[in-house]
Amino acid sequence: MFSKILVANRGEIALRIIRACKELGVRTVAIYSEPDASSPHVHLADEAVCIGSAAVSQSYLNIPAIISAAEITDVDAIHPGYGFLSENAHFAEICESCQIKFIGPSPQAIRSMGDKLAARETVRKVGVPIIPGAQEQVKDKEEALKIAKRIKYPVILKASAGGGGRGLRVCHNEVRLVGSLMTAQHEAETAFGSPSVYIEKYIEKPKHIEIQLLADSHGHITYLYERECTIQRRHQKLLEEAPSPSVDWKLRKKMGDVAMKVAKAVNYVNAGTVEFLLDTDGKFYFLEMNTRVQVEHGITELVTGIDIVKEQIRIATGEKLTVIKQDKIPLKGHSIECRINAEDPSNNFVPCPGKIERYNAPGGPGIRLDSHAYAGYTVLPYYDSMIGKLMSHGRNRGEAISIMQRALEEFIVEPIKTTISLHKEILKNPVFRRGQMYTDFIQRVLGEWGDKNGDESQEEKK
Ligand code: MV4
Repeated sequence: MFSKILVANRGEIALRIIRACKELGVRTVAIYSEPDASSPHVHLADEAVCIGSAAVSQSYLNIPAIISAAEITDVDAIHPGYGFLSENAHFAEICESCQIKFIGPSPQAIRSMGDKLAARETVRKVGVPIIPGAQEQVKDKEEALKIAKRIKYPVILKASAGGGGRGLRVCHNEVRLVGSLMTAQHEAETAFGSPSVYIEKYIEKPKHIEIQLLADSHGHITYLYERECTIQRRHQKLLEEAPSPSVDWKLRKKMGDVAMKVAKAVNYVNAGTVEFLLDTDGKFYFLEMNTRVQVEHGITELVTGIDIVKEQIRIATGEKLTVIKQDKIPLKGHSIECRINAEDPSNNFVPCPGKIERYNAPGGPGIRLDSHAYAGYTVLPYYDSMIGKLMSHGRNRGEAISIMQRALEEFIVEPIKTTISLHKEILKNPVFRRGQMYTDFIQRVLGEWGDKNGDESQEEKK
């Protein structure tokens, strides 16, 4: 086991990782930006190093400053958390070259999944179902029209270097496709540094299902079943659950097997997630693979009893998976996560940074709250607006919903605006309660919430 780990992140995930280290008897080093000096992760860690000013480019994305902090404190490993440098293959390489273990997959595995078009081709070759479309980037509008004619409208343009829903354009006809192509390429160039875009058939009313994987360096691989992540707004997930109300055991095993195939195709080691779209006919397709621990990992921990962050650390030291046999991994009850963001859901989700004057954290049976917020904490404008993840765990979906509703009633975060009020609406919604939501769900709930420009803001209307 490692002696000391540097946590290259902030907020709730930094706390989550430090807690896992403590349980494993590993010392911790926090890094922080100047305005984060009084943040909880700084106090919870054994040591802390200020690495720069507020801007992420000067602090949490500042590779030389982070490596310097790691060398000065003499750590064995770096845990990147999610976001920031977690899927930066170059950073993983630099860690390796400095004899610091990067707690995550190899740089090659990160890279092979980073280009979404290349990843699509890699998994297709091993027999993983992909959405009908082109295997290569589109050169010009003639080619785009030809592909669209074959796969039929509507189609979607995606940036090869995009991912996570960024750089998408839905086109319902030839005129829209021709009109969108150059803009899409230009946007891709500006946003991701590469103009490469590709075409897929647009799947209407899909569900977003993802499979959590664990793979060790001894060739063992298991899946911790699925999470349902269909409730998103502008590709930001808001509420997730495990298991999915749309997945039965037959489908679960099929998706699990396919997800393991994806991981094996890139010699994947550590925790990872394979995302799928599930269509209304029950067919599923590979979307992308996330080569990091995800925000929503906690609901999988609640239903399986496996600590994903501790597994990540054990895997990185060369230990075997705690549970190696797939049929020994339990799936117990039902869990829901509500992301609590400092945003105003009644005003287009504008971020609402500021000081929390009054705070009451919910608790009691079936509740887990992962948060760095407290009374007197100031939500900073420079970073992610997520201030916590409220998770419930019950014997079944109905109980998990009731527990969550009760906990949301207890939760006080004032005077800043948060997504707590929106979550109360979602949990009351009959479509949600029946488990019949699609990707347009939030738009529907938000009908009364004054969101003028809902989920599909980039969609080219008919
Ligand atoms: C799609 C799609 C329909 N057809 N691809 C990709 C990244 C993910 N965050 C959203 N993505 C989508 N890709 C094809 N070929 C629809 C979406 C999509 C979506 C998927 C799951 C949950 C919410 C969504 C909201 C908008 C679009």
